[in-house]
Amino acid sequence: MIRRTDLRDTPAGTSRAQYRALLPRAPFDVEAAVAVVRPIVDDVRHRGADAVLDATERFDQVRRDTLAVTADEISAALESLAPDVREALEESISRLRTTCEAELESDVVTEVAPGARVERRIVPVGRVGLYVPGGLAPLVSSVIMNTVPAQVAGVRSLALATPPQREFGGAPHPTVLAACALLGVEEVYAVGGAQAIAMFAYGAGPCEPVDLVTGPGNIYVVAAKRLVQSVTGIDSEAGPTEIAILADETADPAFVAADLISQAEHDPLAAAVLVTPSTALAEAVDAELARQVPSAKHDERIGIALTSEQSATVLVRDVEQGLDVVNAYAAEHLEIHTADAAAVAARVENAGAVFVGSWAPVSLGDYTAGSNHVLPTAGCACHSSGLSVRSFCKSMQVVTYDEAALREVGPKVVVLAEAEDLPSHGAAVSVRLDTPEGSLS
Ligand code: HSO
Ligand code: ZN
Repeated sequence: MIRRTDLRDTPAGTSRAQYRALLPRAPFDVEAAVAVVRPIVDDVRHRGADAVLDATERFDQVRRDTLAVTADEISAALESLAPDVREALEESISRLRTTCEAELESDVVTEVAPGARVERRIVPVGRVGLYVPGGLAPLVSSVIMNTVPAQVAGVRSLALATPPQREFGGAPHPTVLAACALLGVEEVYAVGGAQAIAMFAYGAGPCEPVDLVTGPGNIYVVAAKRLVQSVTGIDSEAGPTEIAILADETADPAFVAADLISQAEHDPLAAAVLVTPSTALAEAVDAELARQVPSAKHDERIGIALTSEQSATVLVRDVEQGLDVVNAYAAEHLEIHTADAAAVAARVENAGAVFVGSWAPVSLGDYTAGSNHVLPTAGCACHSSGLSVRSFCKSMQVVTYDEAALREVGPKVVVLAEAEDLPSHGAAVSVRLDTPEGSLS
């Protein structure tokens, strides 16, 4: 069912760009979606809450009176949460919090010369808007993945938006609300899609504008994030989920197939790519897919994802070439199922997250590994990182020079200012150098 791409005869020295061209991706035309969402975003910008409520009625078939979810709704959702789900959510929160706390960067003070200090100060973003999609599944885990790093980073003001659901009387999914309660998120809006992103960017009703919008979403959410970038920061433009697996003959085909299926479950546009030098493994995985897919609950969208052009089994000469291929592809998720998987993983340069060996499936990372599941897709792992405490912090340099330090280096500043024909820049230094020593103190 999954197509084969044979790269074994590709010459050594094939470039990353050439490999990329041989590994098709799902069509994801954000520009076309921008044209669709522009009127919605503009309407929210001009009419505020009324426009958000109108868009909600149009796209979610829910007419609400208010944007915000009440504190009672949030606490009621927690009360009705099944105990095993609560326990599992608490485990995810606790593991992610542990890694976020460890990854928090600290201030760095550098004394570049006596009395001359440059400090890198880490400052959390003031207010963020976290988007949690409804879509094909209520992604309760995304509440955790967005909120925990923001909280650990020290973000003071945090709002969350998630689509209202008809089947829950126009409230968001109760498990999503329960996760908000567990995390202490109190400002929650029953708003989805492009209108949610616009609400965050421009403010609407009780929602004040945010400095940064994060979180995954469908193509309209991505398009809206692209549109509002002049007024707010965004994390990244996350596209459909991707999994690549680099595996050799030591891999367990049932594990490999299950993991390909797991991410194909998200979306007919999801990509599942197996890269292997072993034709025996490729065949065994095909057999496993044929066995496992029909019994999957969401077999239809899984089948579409696995048989569409964005998914493939890629045959390579050896693991070495396999590494070239996966580094070129830059998957959102990359699993390594080879002999000495740790050594192979150490040579991965481009992936949103790497899962090493047979016992670290992507599903573990989706929920409870302690890693984040909001990751760069569509090859963006070549230049971008997944969500982390870093995403919610800015670094700010603080420059402190005393008089002696400026007197020492000042003439060099004047020289450079002259060289750039910006003498007034130099004058701002000379005016100080010309002052009698110690006259200000
Ligand atoms: N694999 C998705 C995240 C997710 N999976 C949420 C299950 N729930 C993108 O990394
Ligand atoms: Zn997933």
